Amino acid sequence: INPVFTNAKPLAAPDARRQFEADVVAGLSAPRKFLSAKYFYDAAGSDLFEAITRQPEYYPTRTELDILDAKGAEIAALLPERASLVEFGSGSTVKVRRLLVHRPDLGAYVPVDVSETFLRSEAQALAVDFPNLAIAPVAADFTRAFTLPEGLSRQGVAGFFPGSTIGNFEPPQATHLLAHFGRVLGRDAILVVGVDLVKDKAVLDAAYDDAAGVTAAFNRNLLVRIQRELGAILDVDGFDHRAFFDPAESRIEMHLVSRAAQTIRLGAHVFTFAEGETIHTENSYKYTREGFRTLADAAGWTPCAVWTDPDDLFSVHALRR
Ligand code: AVJ
Repeated sequence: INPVFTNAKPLAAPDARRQFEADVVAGLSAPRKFLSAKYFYDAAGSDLFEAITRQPEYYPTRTELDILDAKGAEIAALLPERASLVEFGSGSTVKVRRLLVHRPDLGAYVPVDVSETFLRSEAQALAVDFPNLAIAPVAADFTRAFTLPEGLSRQGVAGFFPGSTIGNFEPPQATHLLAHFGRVLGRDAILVVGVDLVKDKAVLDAAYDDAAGVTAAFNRNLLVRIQRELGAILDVDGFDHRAFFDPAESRIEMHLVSRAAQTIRLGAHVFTFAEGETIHTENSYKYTREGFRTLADAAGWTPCAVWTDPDDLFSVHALRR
């Protein structure tokens, strides 16, 4: 193992707190209140997301894993010989393992994540199971400019972006992000992307409002963070979880709905809520196969293959530059 931390881009803790506060103030001051979905993932939020992935209604994670189990060999075969494989927002390594097992020849695995502690522990665990694989973690926000570690095999570079994280971005931003990945990976790269598919509204609605209330707790965790980290005065239980698929926008919207007229106080700011007023906390866009191909094409990628599960719930696309 060769864990070289290069060009670490994540903000230092005081800057991250200031940025969080500025974003909360901006979002709650808007005529239609909103918060960025990226703030879901503190330690508690990441645990809650893990718990969501185990709910019977939340099909994306297990379905994508099923596709990678069934088609991993085929997908991995598209990666150039001795390529370096860059995973954007790597988190845990459960998915990439499904590709790595088929390609012992790969030049390096480059997980990119903002959480340096998580990166380190995951890289170490992976090194135990793949002792011959060079692992070069990069602590960075994958949406911003960063450079690949020096000395990487430039023979071929491939990207991996599973989990339908692409769905959190508005389509124009998603296009920019895919174009940005293209610039990071360079010419002739391959990109493997997991994309959730449009489907029956009832299935989608249930996936984002599980009966056990885990997604509701995940959504409310944003308020818990604002209370704890920013010292805001607010009533976490004064907000209900609401999630629904909007077929016109082809997206799940998640909101926190104010159960009554109330305020959130943050420093000198007082944000007032009418009964029923919401904070829009997340979009999760769903694509058709064709819809995603069109988006990828607009970002300068050529779609070359797509795999789905037998029920057409989820898709894994391979793109070439
Ligand atoms: C991690 C963005 C893929 O959109 O399905 C799960 C996040 N939000 N339940 C998704 C999420 C509510 C998830 N992504």
